[in-house]
Amino acid sequence: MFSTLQYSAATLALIASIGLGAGAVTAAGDDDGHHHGGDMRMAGVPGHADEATRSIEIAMHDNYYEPETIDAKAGETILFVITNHGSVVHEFNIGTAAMHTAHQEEMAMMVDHGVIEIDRINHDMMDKDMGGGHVMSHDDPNSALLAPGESAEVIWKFTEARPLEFACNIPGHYESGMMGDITVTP
Ligand SMILES: [Cu+2]
Repeated sequence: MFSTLQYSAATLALIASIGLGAGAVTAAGDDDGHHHGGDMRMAGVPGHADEATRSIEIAMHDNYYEPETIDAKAGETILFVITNHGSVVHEFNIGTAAMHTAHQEEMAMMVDHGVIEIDRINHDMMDKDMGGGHVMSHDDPNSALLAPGESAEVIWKFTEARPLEFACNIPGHYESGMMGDITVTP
């Protein structure tokens, strides 16, 4: 967890990257590679439903997933059907370890600003201007953020054989074991 002091110091740096929604993803020629601690394409690309070769059900609990690991092949598109069976908000996010580390800071800010509460997501706050045109949204195609009882689908195409992780980046959850390895074979 962040102490108040560390958190204040980190806020200025983070506010620049918190607009992780539409602006960051659609920016033409976006090559700064700083969003999510790296280019999202390190983990693959958004998939299309008609290309999905199989589906995997992901159950979220407090604080772990079923299944605990995922195997994929490079070039494969998988439909993930995710359901939150837990009593608090959880995330399913596909990324590199570095992407998760960076996203944990963004999620801490969302919790700090009340966008994410313990058992509910304030979607109406996500589009609000937090100052300077920065918006806290959570609509990236590699992730789903779910309140208790909610379900969602993520369709993701794995492009390269590299170690990935699926993780919940709500403060404290990754550390307590809410993550799993994704093995992508050639
Ligand atoms: Cu969680």
